[in-house]
Parts: sequence; structure tokens; C-alpha cells
Amino acid sequence: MKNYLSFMMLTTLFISSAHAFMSGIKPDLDGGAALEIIDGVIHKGPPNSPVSVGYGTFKNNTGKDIVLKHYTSPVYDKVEAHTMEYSSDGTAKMLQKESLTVPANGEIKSKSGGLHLMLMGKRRELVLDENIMIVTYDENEVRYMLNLKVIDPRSHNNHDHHMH
Ligand SMILES: [Cu+2]
Repeated sequence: MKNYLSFMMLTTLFISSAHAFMSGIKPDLDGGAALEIIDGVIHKGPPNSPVSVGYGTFKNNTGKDIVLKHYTSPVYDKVEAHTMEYSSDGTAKMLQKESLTVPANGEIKSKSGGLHLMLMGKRRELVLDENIMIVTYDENEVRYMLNLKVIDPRSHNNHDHHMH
């Protein structure tokens, strides 16, 4: 009887830890609705282009700054936050932003010609109007799920076509 009991306890222990492993959820690492993206969009580029660009307004719903450090997406090999740097001779180049601070109860807008999400290594073709998930991680590895909708920028009054 004693052996049977300890076997049961072991089994229970194993099942609960296996469950935690499979679900992969540590509640304290799930940022939930603390950070969201408003009007998050991905511009559907040419079919053969391996790169896409995403925009939206990062909104921090908490009373503490959220410092974003990295990004992943199931649809892209690599996701980075970029800013644009303009020089006096009129050229522009993109710079990777190693950390992006969304102020407490505040917002950061990303838009054409400025801050954007660079989505690289497209793994499949995008479908108009579908939602693509971007997971972003802050400095404490807390993750936030952001949904960006695939749009055709040509049908959305977009005035500057020369730059993303
Ligand atoms: Cu870029």
C-alpha cells in the first residue's frame, strides 16, 4: 500500500510538471494586455519579397515603463525594430533599435519614414486581412502578443511611397 501511494505521488508529480512544460506558461512571464499594438498593420509587399514592414502604435497599459528587447514571429525568421536616420545630404538609413521603451501609461507611434518593425525571412506568402502575430519580449523576458493585420498599402491613402 505504501509503495502504491508513493507511485501515485510520483506519477502526479510527473504529470503536473510535464503539463507545465507542454503548456509553456509561466504566468509571470505572460504580459497579457499590459502592452498592445493599436492599428497594427503589415504592408503586403511584392509576392517575392522576403522582407515586410510593420507599423502601429505601441500602447503601455501599466504604470511602469516597458522596455522591449526582442521580437519573434511564426511567419518570419527575424524581426527587428528599426528607426530611420536622415543625413543632411538627403539620404536615409535604417538603424536597429536595440531597446524600445514604451513609457508608463503612454504610447509610441511607429509610422512610415520613422520607427517600424522590420520583418525578415518571410516563410510563406501573406494573405490580405489576415492577422500575423508578433511576440515581443521585454528586458525581464515577459512576453506580449501583438496582432498586426496584413493590408495593401496602395489601397490605404499612403502618401510617401519612397520610404518605409
Ligand atoms: Cu527597416
